Amino acid sequence: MNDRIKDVQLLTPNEQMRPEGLIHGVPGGYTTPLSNCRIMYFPKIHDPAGNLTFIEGGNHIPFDIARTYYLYDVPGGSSRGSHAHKGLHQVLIAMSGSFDVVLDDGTHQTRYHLNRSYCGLYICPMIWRRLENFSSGSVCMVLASQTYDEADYIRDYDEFRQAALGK
Ligand code: T46
Repeated sequence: MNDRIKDVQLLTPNEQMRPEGLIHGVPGGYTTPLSNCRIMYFPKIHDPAGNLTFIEGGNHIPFDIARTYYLYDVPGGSSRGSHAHKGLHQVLIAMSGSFDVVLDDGTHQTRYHLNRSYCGLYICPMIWRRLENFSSGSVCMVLASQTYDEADYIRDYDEFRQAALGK
């Protein structure tokens, strides 16, 4: 288990991107496990010759980065994911193009549309995710807290829901 997990801080809280199907910020301050998942903004250096974004380990990401991987050449109509992770923390970034990420904590669902390379979607453990609606040429880069381990996956939704709801 990564011992450097800490609270995720939005770099620009006033610019927080609101997800579709919003369930955060329910009147009265009620939150769900999905509240831990959120859009993060990374530094963006504007330049007439092209913008630059940087991500520093130990600074912009709430965990030590153990692995990076990326999804590309995704055929139209395909979906990825459809599983949860027991202990893995990740940040997903649309490096090019766009796609949707549907997050599910076993009770509630939230859909995010990622289309900015200076934004990342932080996903905590025990969240079911499905990626869909990939645009042509889109690239999804992922920063992950652990190296690949199939034993960390829950690929059966009923098993996930039982574990998530403590049943
Ligand atoms: C998530 C989305 C965005 C490896 O060998 N190493 C790796 O680091 C990864 C991620 C995968 N693999 C192998 C394991 C499978 O045989 O590649 C195959 C497909 O992997 P997976 O089912 O994880 O692929 P996705 O795109 O459905 O899901 C992945 C992540 O697992 C998931 O957490 O958020 O990308």
